[in-house]
Amino acid sequence: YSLQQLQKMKMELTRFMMAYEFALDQITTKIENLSQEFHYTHEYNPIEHVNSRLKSPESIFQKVLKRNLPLTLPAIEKNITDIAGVRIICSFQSDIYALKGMLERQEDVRIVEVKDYFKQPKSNGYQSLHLLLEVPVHMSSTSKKIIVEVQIRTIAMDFWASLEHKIYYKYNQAVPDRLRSELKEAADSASALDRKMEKLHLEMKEIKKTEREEEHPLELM
Ligand code: 0O2
Repeated sequence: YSLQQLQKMKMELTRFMMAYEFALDQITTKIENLSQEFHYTHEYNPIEHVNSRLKSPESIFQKVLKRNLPLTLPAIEKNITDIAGVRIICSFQSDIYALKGMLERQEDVRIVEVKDYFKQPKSNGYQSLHLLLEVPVHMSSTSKKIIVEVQIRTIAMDFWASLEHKIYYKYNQAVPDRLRSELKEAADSASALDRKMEKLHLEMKEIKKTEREEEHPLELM
């Protein structure tokens, strides 16, 4: 390649990555706004925390090689759906679905794929809700639809997944059987804890509702 060609490629790649950065900003702002509104109406915060990251060009390149894809921007755009990624950690499973509903109702967001690992947990015990969202990004001379991957988990499942991820990479994906079954047990315990916490949370909501009805009976008529 000539220096000029390389400079042109660099500019194209920067512009390509910029669109993902803008899409990520849009989605994180939306999530922040929805969270604040939810906090106002429900008197508690459904979101514990939010992390977002842009995949580095090196990691994108590794995924392209691993999947034997052509090294072109259109092929990357079509096949690598986690260039822009957001992870949302909620306290309760019901909040995860409430958040999904709120995102679905956003006019400029389209949910293009849903992977519900709560309904169908992975064999290792992994549970999470994965959404691929499509948002329009307007740049000076073009408008593009960009995919953002959103993973929504509970605190307990996030705790489990971060350790499992480390173990998986430590053993280069060949986790010994004993560890694998202990991890599965830990995932089941995390899931049981989630169900217990959800039940307590519902009971708490009922108590608060009854208290309000007793304090202000006329308001509810
Ligand atoms: P990393 O290092 O977190 O980026 P794809 O994203 O299309 O390549 P797949 O499996 O079709 O892969 O997508 P899926 O199921 O939506 O999973 C994508 C991401 O979810 C993973 O990204 C992980 O972040 C997370 N994930 C999925 N399964 C597991 C699991 O069993 N354990 C843990 N800890 N995390 C999981 P990457 O690129 O694999 O990894």
